[in-house]
Amino acid sequence: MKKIVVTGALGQIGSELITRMREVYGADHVIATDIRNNGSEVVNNGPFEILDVTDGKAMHDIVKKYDADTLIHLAALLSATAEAKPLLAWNLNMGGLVNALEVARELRCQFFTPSSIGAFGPSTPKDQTPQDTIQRPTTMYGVNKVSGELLCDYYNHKFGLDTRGLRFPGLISYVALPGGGTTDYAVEIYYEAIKNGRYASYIAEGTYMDMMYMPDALNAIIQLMEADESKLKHRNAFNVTAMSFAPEEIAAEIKKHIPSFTMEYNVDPSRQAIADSWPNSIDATAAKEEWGFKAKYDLSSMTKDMLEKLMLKLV
Ligand code: AKB
Repeated sequence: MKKIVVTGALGQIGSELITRMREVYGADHVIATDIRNNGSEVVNNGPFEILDVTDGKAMHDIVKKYDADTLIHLAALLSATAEAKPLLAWNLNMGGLVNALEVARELRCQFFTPSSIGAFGPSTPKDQTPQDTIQRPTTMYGVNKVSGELLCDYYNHKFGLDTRGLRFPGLISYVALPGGGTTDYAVEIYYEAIKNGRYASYIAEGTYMDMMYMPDALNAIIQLMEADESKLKHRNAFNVTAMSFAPEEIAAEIKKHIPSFTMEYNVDPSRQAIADSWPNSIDATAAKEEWGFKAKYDLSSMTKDMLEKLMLKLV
């Protein structure tokens, strides 16, 4: 049975991944770590350690203490925050990643870290963006993600480390809010629809971005980590996506359930510029062919589930 240490465990992905992996591998086999303790289920339902990922020795000590064989490195700043604080983003995103890769190399752990659609840039083909294509991002987050993808490939071919990764689109979930991302509007809109019946989108009408519902993202991580290594040609940074939509399309879907819902636009130029540099839609064929990726939720089934779950949480 795997013994897994997860960094950034209280973030948007970690908050749900920990719960799911504790169901699959047993609570004692999944060690959550984060720079803060928020007293949540993740902290209370299994092993938890405070960890600042820029402290490589502390990370090494935790992985060794639990005799872990798998390291899932999630701690990172998202695109909008990284653009506002580029040096901090470089230090945290790249410093944290290289520490995690070193710990995995020294203690021979299987390794996972997410990349993002942010690893693409304005010169990348915009529609059905291929797995292998031009990657010249114009954001600090994108620079971090491309460098991270290359670094993970390097640790694989240089040291034989079993590194794996996914290029995530915007992730939508009702458990933990994302923070500092460009795609966050597609989560906020559901909260605001239920709380206030209206939403002001900071992303302009007609701006398409890829998205995925969190249950599909969690399945994808577990499936990729369990996949037969000999079948993986790409191993790091697989394109994965479930849907691509613009703000007016998610608003129209919400309106089917809350007819009085209204949306207006209050475009944020900095997040809009990031969104404009990303693809409209990406092609996940390599993930489907190499390890059987398949998303279950589309915009309609995700919206129904999100609204049902948030209704119970917020009302
Ligand atoms: C962000 O918007 O920064 C993230 C991402 C797509 O990587 N959700």
